[in-house]
Amino acid sequence: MSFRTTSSAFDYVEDVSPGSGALPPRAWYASSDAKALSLDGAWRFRLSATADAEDDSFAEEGYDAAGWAEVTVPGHWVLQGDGAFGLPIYTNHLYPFPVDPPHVPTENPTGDHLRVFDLPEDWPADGGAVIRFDGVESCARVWLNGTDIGEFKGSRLAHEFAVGHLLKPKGNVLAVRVHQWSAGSYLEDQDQWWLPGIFREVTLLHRPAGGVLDFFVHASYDHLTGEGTLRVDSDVDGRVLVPALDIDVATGESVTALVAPWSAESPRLYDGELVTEGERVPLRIGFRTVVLEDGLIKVNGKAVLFKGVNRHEWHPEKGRTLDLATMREDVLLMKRHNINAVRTSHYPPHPAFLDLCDEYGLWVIDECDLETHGFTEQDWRDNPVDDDRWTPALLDRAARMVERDKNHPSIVFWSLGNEAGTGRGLTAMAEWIHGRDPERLVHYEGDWNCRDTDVYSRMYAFHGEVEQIGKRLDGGTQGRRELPFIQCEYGHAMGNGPGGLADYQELFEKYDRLQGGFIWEWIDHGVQHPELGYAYGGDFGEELHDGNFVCDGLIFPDRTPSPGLIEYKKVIEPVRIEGADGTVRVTNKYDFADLSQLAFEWSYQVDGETVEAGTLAVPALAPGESADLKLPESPAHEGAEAQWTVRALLASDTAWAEKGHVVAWGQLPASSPVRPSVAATDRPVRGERLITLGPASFDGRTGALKAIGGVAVESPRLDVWRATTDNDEGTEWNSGIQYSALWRTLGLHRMRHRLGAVELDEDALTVRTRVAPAAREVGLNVVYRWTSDGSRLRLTVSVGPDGEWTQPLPRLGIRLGLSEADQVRWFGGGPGEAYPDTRKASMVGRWDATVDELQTPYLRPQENGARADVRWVELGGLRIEGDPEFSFTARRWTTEQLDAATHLTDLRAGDTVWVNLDHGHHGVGSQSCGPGPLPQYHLRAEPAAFSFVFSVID
Ligand code: IPT
Repeated sequence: MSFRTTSSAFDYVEDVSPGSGALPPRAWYASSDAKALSLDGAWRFRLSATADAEDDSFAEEGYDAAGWAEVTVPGHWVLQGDGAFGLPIYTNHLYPFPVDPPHVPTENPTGDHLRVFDLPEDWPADGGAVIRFDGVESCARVWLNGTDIGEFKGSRLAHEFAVGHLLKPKGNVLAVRVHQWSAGSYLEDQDQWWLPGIFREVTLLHRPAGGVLDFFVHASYDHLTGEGTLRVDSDVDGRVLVPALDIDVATGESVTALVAPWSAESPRLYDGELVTEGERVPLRIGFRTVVLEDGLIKVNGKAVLFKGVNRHEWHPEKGRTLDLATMREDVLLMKRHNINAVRTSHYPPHPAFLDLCDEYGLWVIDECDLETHGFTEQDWRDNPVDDDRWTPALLDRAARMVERDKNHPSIVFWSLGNEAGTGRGLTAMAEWIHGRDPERLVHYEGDWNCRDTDVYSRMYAFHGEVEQIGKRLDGGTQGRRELPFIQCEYGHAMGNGPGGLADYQELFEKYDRLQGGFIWEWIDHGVQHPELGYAYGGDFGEELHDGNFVCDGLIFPDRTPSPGLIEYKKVIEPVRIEGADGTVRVTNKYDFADLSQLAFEWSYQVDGETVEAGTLAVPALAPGESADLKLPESPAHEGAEAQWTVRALLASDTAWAEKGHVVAWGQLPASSPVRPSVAATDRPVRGERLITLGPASFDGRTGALKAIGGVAVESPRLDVWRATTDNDEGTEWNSGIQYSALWRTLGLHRMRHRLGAVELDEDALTVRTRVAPAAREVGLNVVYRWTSDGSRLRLTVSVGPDGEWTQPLPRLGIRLGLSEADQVRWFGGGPGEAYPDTRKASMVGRWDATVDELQTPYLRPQENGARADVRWVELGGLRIEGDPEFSFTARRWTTEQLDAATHLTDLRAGDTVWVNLDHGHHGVGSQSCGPGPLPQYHLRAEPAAFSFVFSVID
């Protein structure tokens, strides 16, 4: 048994200071000629339950660690060892330990890491060396060859130690003790998994005599003259070379040249080099100027509109250890989905990610590794950002971010952190950053008075308030009133949704002051799990957790886009294509680029099938300009529905997508949908046990449909329930809307059907019912009226609310079961799912998919996969036409099973395919953290009538 002693050997763990022994922070770069040795790979590993369980003898040379386990560095130990090294913990803002700053629990998983290495043969004998740690969570003490070289906190920041004097050619022993919890944990309360370990690279860097130390590239752009001005300040004097611009200038001196500027749309980088006596360092220079002017964020003289996303680093097996290919995949996916900005929530990312942002073009808000959100539970008492004792740690974090990342042209904002309340420490950070880098702006959302910031930033503000802000009617401090506005988080992408993005975008485009926003968030943080598929909070037995709130991304953990990303791509497309009557209006919505990099195509569809296509000459419109273009003479479309589809494609290959990649599209109707008509010529006939009408047979007693021709149908009946989405679950603390609870209290998930009458007339079979939940007096009077022309069968459903309905309905339609269905074809919206407030990306056309392909694999199963605006669908031997258009889902499980499942692995295919044909759906909204569906997307309990026509496909 070990006891916490009063000895000071472990005091650093709970010390609020950032640490000791590390070198001052500096720019992160890869030298052209100085040697580097990666220390990544297998390390010896020993896990202890407390910080002080073991002494430091393991750091001594000659220590025998043969009996230890191994872990891979970089990596999190809780994601290795199949549970033998502890498990991940997910909490949103609650600290998973008592709030007792700066103290942390005695149970403090501590991983001793050991690595023995030789210097390569060609390692220079002269000069110095540093060991660089790019990321260790949350606190580490380091020894080299038995010498204690220091300790540090600041998990997602780089730390370097001078070690040249300690190195020997062979048998160097690098020992690193990592504590999961430390005083630093109080500053790292981000909404993510707690994952201890050396999770980014460890590198030994040779430092040649006369080598580059730190340098700061200042590269501005004058949009009036087209000139760029370059000055590289360097700790060590040298020369700056930029061959393409004929630049060869001393460090510290300015030089001006005509340049192409850098922007997220045209990320022009100039290759250069910084040459000192002992080293050459490559530079990638982007000329651009960021200012706050006329109350707007302007880059190179133009106001920009952020179409952004919040990105946490995530990999389903590796946690926050990302390789270059994965980072590139993120950037490519963003670019291909019209995203132009990233907020690195809520810490500086791996530096290579920022290189990619420079290269491919993304505006970046680089955020400091700081969040103290859990103090909200105690009204922010003892918040470290308002306690001078912590200020050195805050300033250290600010400096480590700015110094490491300052040479990236993509970064336009430094962010102080996230959800840390307000306090003097934040002001100190902002002052330091403004002083160190006056050429960028400062962001922080938590201070609505905008004392320290250059932008008024909010998260999840509802549409109405955003509009007030856009109109400058929101008041606030004098300082704030002069500032532009962004939503650093909005459109909470948890599960099905987010709804209402298009409505936000309309506001952003309407009011200058609104400079866009950043969707929360990029990726679902599901953890690959042998039994559960992807695990989320609670799946590792955490005593305190926030469930699947960690799965709220635009892409699934395996990085396949979710429908939310497809919708966002459409909503933020940089070209608007709209129109009517054979004239298409094309508008350039880029901030900088003209349309010369795009090619335009038109096609003409009759009943969803393309019958003609061609190219469209669109002038190289400047940003903001529109052109009205006449489409060719439309071909005949007798009795059929016709439409134009116009697409904007990349005219040639780019770094991020190939020629032909669709950037934007629009559809223009050329006629209205054609409604099915069935003459009611047949008469229902009562047989012994069955009633027959046209091709259909019904139960003689209940009037329930049994079969259409040879196709057995489990009786269609009214359905109002959907497996509640994460947004239907809602939150108490944000929007206050929790439809799931309201609907379940009312009993909409357990409606009963009372049969009133079965009536046979001349031309129709009519079944009258009342559909209502137990214990309530409200109900829906539902009349099913069946008619037929002998071969086709028409059902008209009339719904009349009875009693006082105060809640919207989840859905309104019918459901039926088919015994055999697999291939599905339809004419309507597709190819993906769409709900009333998430249907911009739904394109009218002919689509097909298997039943399995229709499912959207939200990690926590919920309503999904509805195809909207459907004219007809064919599946299971039936053709079903709608009057009016409808939406459908088809699944191998019931809504009840979907509703009950907690993971995708709970869903088991049954024998029946359950089909919902919906007249309406309640909007999806974003109330898992934000506004509910806007009123225009509510599905009210109101009188409604809708029809379907069934026929057997031969
Ligand atoms: C907001 C956080 O900033 C973000 O990290 C994440 O937790 C998000 O919510 C929800 O997923 S904070 C919230 C109180 C609005």
